[in-house]
Amino acid sequence: MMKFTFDVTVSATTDDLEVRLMCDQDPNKNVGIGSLKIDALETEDHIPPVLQLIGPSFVTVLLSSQYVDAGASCTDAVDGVLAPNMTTSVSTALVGLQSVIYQCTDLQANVASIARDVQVVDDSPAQVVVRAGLYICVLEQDSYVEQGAECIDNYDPVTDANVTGLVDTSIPGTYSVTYTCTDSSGHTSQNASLVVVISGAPPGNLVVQLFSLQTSRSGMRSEGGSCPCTSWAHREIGLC
Ligand SMILES: [Ca+2]
Repeated sequence: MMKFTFDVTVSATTDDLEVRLMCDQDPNKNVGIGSLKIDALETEDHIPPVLQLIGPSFVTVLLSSQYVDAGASCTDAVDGVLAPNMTTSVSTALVGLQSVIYQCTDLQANVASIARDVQVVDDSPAQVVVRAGLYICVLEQDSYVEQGAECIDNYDPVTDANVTGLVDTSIPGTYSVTYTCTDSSGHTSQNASLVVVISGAPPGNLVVQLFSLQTSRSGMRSEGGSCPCTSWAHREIGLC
């Protein structure tokens, strides 16, 4: 009788198996066959894998920027290193708090989950666009019609600006009107216009020092310095 020794390795995941032993040293005789039934006992595993975030559990990302999550790692005591699945993603087109959720499942269907909070923030205030321009002339005793300003934001829809400042057309002089925009993220921006109320007295008695700015904006004469308000102001309001 011949003796053979051999090793059989059974992994934790191997189903029951049968090892068949064949001996055919003598070709003139029937092949001897023996079998060895091996029952692979399942390893009891009710413990989920250890799932950990790579990087912090809270991050801040700018609106409309590219976000790439740092990932997660997963290790199971029985199954070893496993690949976690990212079940949600972040849209940087939306301001607010979002979550990236990872799950990891071992071979016994034990599940681990972990989440990273991602705050998408808008750091840009709205642009304040004054409808009537930054320099306006009104004749004394005429009515001043406030045309307001638009808040043009990178995220919020266009809205009207909040207007502060009074113009008294009964008193010639220069008035400041302030336009304020506050976007949904709380960023405030302002712009202001100067409203010149022109005296009804004969022209030439009121000089506007901002003439060079006005002409630059309106594309009229570009010489600097000052000039009587009534000459350019009348053009501005359509009287000449
Ligand atoms: Ca904004």
